[in-house]
Amino acid sequence: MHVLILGGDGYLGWPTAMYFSKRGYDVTVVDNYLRRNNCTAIDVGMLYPVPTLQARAKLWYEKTGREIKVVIGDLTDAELMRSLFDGRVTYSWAVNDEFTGVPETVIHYAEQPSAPFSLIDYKTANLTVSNNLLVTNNLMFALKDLSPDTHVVHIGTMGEYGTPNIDIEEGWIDIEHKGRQDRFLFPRQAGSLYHTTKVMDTDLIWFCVRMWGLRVTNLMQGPVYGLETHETEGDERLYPIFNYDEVFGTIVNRFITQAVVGYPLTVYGRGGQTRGYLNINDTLQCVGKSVETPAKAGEFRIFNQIMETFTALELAEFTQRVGANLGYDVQIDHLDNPRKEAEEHYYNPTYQGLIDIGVEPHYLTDEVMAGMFRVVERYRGNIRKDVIFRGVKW
Ligand code: USQ
Repeated sequence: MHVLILGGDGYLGWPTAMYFSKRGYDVTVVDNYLRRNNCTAIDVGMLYPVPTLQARAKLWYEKTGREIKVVIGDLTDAELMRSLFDGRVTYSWAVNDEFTGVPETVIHYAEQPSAPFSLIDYKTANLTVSNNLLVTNNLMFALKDLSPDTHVVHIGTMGEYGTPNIDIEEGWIDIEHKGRQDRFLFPRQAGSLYHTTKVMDTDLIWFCVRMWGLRVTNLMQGPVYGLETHETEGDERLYPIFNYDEVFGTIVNRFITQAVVGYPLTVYGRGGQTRGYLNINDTLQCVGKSVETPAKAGEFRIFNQIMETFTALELAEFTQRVGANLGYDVQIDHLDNPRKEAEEHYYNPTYQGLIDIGVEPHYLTDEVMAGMFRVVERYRGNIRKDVIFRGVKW
């Protein structure tokens, strides 16, 4: 089976490429280095340097004998998107330049993923809106015109739902109104512009599925933590892009880095913000199971992709405890919350669908977090305190 990964250079894209390659799939990755370039543009630094996508694919080939074809290009360009389905594509790196053929599966990560980045100013807002919606729209039209049977796995976000005062269902809700019943997308009320682009993605995709009978799985993912995946086998040149800064870093990765460098943990406000979290290896498992059991033609299948929930303060206390066991004196700070979000709220999402298709959850244990500490410690000298908090406000 041929798997096409859009956004193959990012935190999740590259690990996903190795995951499928190792399992015998033909893999093609596409990226325009948007994430890296945005990191450079706002000067946020990463924990360690990451080789180019071409260099990583070459390294992977030398280590495993498996080819991951690389395309460097901008997927907001509809012709580039269409070339991936009609064979006009030019590879930036490949062992064999011949077109692999139409992909049976497309995994769509090619979006600007940072909430703070989307709200720095009107320019980053425009970049987020135009990139995220154009890539999705280009994909939908390429499928309609060239490959309607291809299964898409799109990465959505739990943040689409916001923090409603009712239980969160998996994507859909049955509503009874004036004696009649129907099924609708669960109400969405995102808390950032980035998250709002994902709500718009959902509407766009659902329209295309309804009109053209496409098959799509939407994975509503919570914040991911972790650095090493099973496929890296300890080779740091294959590690994913890892951000710990305020704009691109996510909370668990940030807290561990802060603890290692002696920066008081940056809990925003009271810290009662509850989210669903998962290990990067579970992201791969969830995407893997979704690919093995594709959505049917005309089905927009939605799963909530989280394994457990924590408040921000619980994560800080978790980091403090694990840090203490490793000899760190970890302080917890409560900063004025730069975001507009509820700091105490009801949160009860359902997350059963992925388990039903065979995903086995892994949890954030002291041991898992200590393992992350040990990797981050190796790069302590690279950590820049000046990028940990700058205060991008909503
Ligand atoms: N938070 C802190 N201190 C920090 C960083 C974050 O208290 O130093 C809090 C935030 O206020 C928020 C929560 O932790 O309430 C999560 O923030 P985050 O920065 O880890 O994650 P978020 O901005 O929500 O976005 C991340 C990914 C995004 C993905 C989303 C899933 O960047 O791509 O869609 O997680 S979710 O949060 O479920 O929407």
